[in-house]
Amino acid sequence: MRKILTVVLATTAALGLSVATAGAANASTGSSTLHVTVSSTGTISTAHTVHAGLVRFDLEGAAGQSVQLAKPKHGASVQTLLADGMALNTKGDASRVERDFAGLGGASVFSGSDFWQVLHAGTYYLVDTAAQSLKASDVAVLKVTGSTDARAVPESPNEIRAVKDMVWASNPASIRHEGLLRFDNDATDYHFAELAQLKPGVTRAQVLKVLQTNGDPSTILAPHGADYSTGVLSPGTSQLSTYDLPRGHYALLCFWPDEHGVPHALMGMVRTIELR
Ligand SMILES: [Cu+2]
Repeated sequence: MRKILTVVLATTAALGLSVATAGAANASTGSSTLHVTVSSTGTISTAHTVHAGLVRFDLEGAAGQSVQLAKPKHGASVQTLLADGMALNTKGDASRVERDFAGLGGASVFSGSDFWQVLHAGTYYLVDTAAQSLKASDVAVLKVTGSTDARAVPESPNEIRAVKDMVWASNPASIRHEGLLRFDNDATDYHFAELAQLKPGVTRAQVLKVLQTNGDPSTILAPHGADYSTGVLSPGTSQLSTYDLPRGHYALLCFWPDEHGVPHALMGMVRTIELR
């Protein structure tokens, strides 16, 4: 769990992006695909423009990296993103990121990793939140042009949802272990979703105790346990992403910090979920 927290904070810090290759419109689905390549040091490469609408981000590159899509709220620059991300990573201060950027999701990088988001005309940044340190040229700047149809992020039977301030909806009790995961942030705060494989039978209370007492994570996590994380979503937004995890017993957690720098999971934003 310490590793998870480190990754989370690193991810938060990594709100910077960089770019690579070409985007191609897919006429059959009405969505566009953006091929996004992430280097082991956090440089993101992708096409520089894409048409408004539902966009599939096809993530490739170094496993263990994590891509975040962010939209500046008032013309905030890449340098602002890096500075805000630094405040998040080093001090657990998310207030600057939340002031300057909308979080539009993202995903861990692995073979077959994709995520989908509906984009309106404007400027967006893609940043690797798992990188140790980033410079402006690591961040990809994406221009979205044209008008957007009403298409929303597609539905999936594998749906997890944040509600209220920072609570996971209790249903469904299980989701499939692979496929398409829809994450809805119907809560009032920024959140991301992390799935961490637990030892069989570990309860929510046990997970919470380890988190709150800085206990030994090996007492609750499955040996070599699998792990998957979405990007951060602003309130009222959703994302869809591919995932592929072993069947088993998992914790669903959010480590985004509250206004005091305390990760939401430590404040109770954790539940168990079965991957069947
Ligand atoms: Cu949260």
